[in-house]
Amino acid sequence: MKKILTIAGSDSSGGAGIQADIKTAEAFGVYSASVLTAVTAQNTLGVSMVKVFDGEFIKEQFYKVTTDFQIDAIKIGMLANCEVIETVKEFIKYQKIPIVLDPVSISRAGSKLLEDDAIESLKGLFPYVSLITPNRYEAKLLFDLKDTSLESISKINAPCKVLVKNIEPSSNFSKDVLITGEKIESFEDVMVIGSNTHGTGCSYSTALACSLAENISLSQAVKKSKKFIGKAISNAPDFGKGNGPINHKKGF
Ligand code: PXL
Repeated sequence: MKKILTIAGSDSSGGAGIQADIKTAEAFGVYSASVLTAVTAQNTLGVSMVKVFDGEFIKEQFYKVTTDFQIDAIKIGMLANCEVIETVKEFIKYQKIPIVLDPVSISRAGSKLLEDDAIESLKGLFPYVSLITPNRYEAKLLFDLKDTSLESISKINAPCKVLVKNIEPSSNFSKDVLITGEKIESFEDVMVIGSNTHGTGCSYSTALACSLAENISLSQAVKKSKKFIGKAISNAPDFGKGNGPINHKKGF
């Protein structure tokens, strides 16, 4: 059985963060270990409180997981602050497996999940990961783009591969663009209409990590993961007062 490690925060309402990662890995038939960076008090309307773990405790979690069994890929989500980012950097520097980083800064409900002064530190992780998965706003922020047009996004120059999600959202298609340094590839699916999108970013990046753990190509991994998310949104159970969670069990 392939095994991934997710490094992320907890969402008490169960739709995003580490809970979304574990549910996604289960749907993909992949085992998941989890290193927690933070715990959030939240529901589908937003985050009200965050407790971030210190570097020493996060380091100990890495130690216990990696001295027991081998992992095949890593997914990184909420990192909260510079101390967590630097701790994660020291760990991933020595890993020779696929690493997918979701550069989480703000939740879908608009809550802050990364300190403002940590953006530069977050960029310092890029040389050590295989792929980052920003949405168009995160891409604009991280790469100082003048706007979120395809033309600007195509000019991204990064030390890792970049998958920008949901560009040109006004069309009937959901379009993601993969920039590898060698080529630019577009992935389109029919736009799934629905407001139950809590945790889609977390789930998408974990789906990619699971696919890469299974040794499939990056293009195939994006196709498979994107389809999974679309189906999981259309089968969402539809509860909660805000954007509800997706249905990880019905993503295939
Ligand atoms: O989707 C980003 C995200 C990541 N991690 C945690 C979250 C969220 C969004 O709500 O709660 C813990």
